[in-house]
Amino acid sequence: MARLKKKILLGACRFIYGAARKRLLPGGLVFGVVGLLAGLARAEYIPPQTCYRMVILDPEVMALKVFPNPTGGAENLHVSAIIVDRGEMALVTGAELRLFTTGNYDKTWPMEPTDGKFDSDSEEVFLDLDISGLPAGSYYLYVSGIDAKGAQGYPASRQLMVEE
Ligand SMILES: [Ca+2]
Repeated sequence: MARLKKKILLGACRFIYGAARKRLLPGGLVFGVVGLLAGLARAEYIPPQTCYRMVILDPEVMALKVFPNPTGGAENLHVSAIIVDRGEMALVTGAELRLFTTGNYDKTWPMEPTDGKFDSDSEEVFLDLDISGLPAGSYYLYVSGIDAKGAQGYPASRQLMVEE
C-alpha cells in the first residue's frame, strides 16, 4: 500500500516536472507542489557530498589595518596585521608589505613581529613606513605572510590614498 502511494506520488511529480519543462505551469507553484509531494512520499534526504575538504595551509593574513588612510598629508603610515599559519609544523617566519601603483612604483618591505620574534603559528606584525616622499595618488597595498615551509600566502589588500 505504501509502495503504491509512493508510485502515485512519484508519477505526479514527473507529470508536474514535465509540465514545468513545457512551461505550462509557473515555476514557483511547481516547486511548491513537488516539494509537498516529495515530503508526502517520505523521500529520503541525502545530504550533498563533497569529494574533498578545502584546507588553507599557507599563512593567512587577518585584521589588516592601514592608518591613516587617506593619509591626509601624514609623513608616516602604520600598517599592522595578524598572520596565521596552519597545518603540521605551522610557524610564521615572516611577512611582507608591498606597495605599488598601476604606474611604475612597486616596492616591498619586510614587516616586523610586534613581540620581537617570529616564533609561533600566529604573529602580529607591523611596519611604520615613511611616506613623506610618496607622490599623491592611489596605491595598492598588499600584505602576505611567509611560513617555515617557505610558502607565501595569498595577500590581503587595501587601496591606499596618498594625499599631500
Ligand atoms: Ca612571536
